[in-house]
Amino acid sequence: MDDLLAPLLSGDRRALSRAITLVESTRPDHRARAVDLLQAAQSEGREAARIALSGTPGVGKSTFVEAFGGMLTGLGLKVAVLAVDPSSARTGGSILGDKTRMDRLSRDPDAYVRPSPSAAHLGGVARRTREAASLCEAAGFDVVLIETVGVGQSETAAARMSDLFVLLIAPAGGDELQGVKRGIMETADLILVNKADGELAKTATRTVSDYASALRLLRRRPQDAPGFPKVLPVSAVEGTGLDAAWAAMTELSDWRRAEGHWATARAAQAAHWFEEEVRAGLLAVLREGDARAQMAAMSEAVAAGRSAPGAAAAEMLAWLRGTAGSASS
Ligand SMILES: Nc1nc2c(ncn2[C@@H]2O[C@H](COP(=O)(O)OP(=O)(O)O)[C@@H](O)[C@H]2O)c(=O)[nH]1
Ligand SMILES: [Mg+2]
Repeated sequence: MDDLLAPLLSGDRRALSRAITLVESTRPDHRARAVDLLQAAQSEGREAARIALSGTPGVGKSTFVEAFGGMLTGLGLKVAVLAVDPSSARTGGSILGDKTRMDRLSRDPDAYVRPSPSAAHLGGVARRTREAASLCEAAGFDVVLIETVGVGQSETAAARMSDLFVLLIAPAGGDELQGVKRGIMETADLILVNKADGELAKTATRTVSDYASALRLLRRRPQDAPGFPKVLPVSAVEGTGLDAAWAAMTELSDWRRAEGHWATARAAQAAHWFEEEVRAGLLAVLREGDARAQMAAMSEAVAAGRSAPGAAAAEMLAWLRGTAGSASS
């Protein structure tokens, strides 16, 4: 048995950090160890509420996580924070920003804050973040907050690794409502209009009702409790509306658990990530050893006009099947 397992299960943060680093590593021996650790961790059957928070840069996600996370630990809950942020991995900029903004939460004994994986691990950010979340569950956290930038794929991925999807938006006039992509609206379980304070308070109220009307036009999904998706105003800076936001999340979670949607969604997600992992593994095969050389040779033949792309691809796939066949026999 892995010597990280016992301290991980007892909630030791150093062990949790080391386990997450292991999961993020691309080294084959690390991967093998990570896979075993994840399997052992999962068999404990511990579950947290995994809440994804999305929104455009600057909307206040990190500030919200700091305030909201603090409120949750105040309620006696253990809170872990993870980030899926390909852009911050690239620039390095917002990692520092997040760190300073989550200063208080980072020092909270009931919280664990893990910044975005480094650029070296960019390829599998989503897959590894999901695994990091399950390590947090095994470590006994009650809530895992996953902060993600509102850009295309990271959002879809975050929705697929969470139980609740929360979208943060800023107060804005009706025109800008059109700017929010329909897909994101359709994914959200809860929309929080942040910065509902000071001069923006009135605009925030109007934004809440604009979005509430827009949401009513969407088709109700099976996983929507009556009255959901909801729109609520919050101020991460002033700490207002956080309790109402948590009440809404709890109401929806309880309903989904009672109606069976919680377990159904988790099962579908597990199947999805299994398939993703296999797909990524197959792509990796193309970059290794003989396959890599074969790809390069055939690619050259295509570039030189000796083979047509389709014919070369068919030949390459046949070659791969042949290798797979001889390896398994
Ligand atoms: N007025 C106001 N400003 C906020 C609020 N939440 C965040 N901000 C500010 O918005 C900026 C971006 O916040 P940040 O949390 O880094 O946004 P993120 O990029 O979504 O993580 C910072 O200057 C925050 O101080 C809020 O509730 N009210
Ligand atoms: Mg941030």
